[in-house]
Amino acid sequence: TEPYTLILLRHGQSEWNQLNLFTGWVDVRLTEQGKNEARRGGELLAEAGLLPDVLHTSLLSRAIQTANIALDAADRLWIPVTRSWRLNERHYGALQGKDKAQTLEEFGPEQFQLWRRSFDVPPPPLDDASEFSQVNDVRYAGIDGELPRTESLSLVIDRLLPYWDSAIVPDLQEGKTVLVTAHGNSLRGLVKHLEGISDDDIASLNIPTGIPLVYRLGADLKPLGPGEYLDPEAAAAGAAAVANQGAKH
Ligand code: DG2
Repeated sequence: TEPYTLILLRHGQSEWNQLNLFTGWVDVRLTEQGKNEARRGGELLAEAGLLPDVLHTSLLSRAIQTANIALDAADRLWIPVTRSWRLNERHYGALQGKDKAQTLEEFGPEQFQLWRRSFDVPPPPLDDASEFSQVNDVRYAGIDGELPRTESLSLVIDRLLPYWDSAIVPDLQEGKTVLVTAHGNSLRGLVKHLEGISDDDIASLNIPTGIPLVYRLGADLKPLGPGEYLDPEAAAAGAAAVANQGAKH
């Protein structure tokens, strides 16, 4: 039943994307614009005849809202769903809740880029007493001992791949069209793995909000070609805006 079909979708604009704040594991919701992006994402799927058979989401509301809105637009609200913290956004450590433009100004472009896009430099850890900490969030009660206080992209990939292998790959191998709704950095990690992108080159890859990214995978689960955005023009503009985020305001 190859090629397998995998659809990756970053959530629509969140309240903190709009405010230009580092978000990570902080559970903010979609803005009205984000909801519109999600609806458009679902319409694009339906127009392309790419109807998901199964959904995987993170435990964060913005990804769950996006999936619900997109699947509603595609009339696929009924499909089975599995959610996992392993699809969560990269934990942004002590940067969670901080303004991106102010952080750029305070620490300079090199440190800012290292924290945002280096492969293996995590931001400083977030204090458990911080209002932006998730240590007492019941949704993570089951991940005992694994709750991060900060993560690099490398650490994200380490916690994401066991879920890819044990939960997503089996669905693909059953011939299901799989939708994964997640986040800028957790999806960068998955794309890096799929496309075999180097630790250096992944720094310049940015994922726009709300636009489905479609992969056809061979039996070896490697892409048969590059991932394709269903709206390439909007995707290019969206990715450029993400890359430029610090400079805003
Ligand atoms: C953003 C990504 O995550 O930020 O955590 O601030 O995809 O959940 O909105 P998302 C965040 P950058 O790494 O692009 O700054």
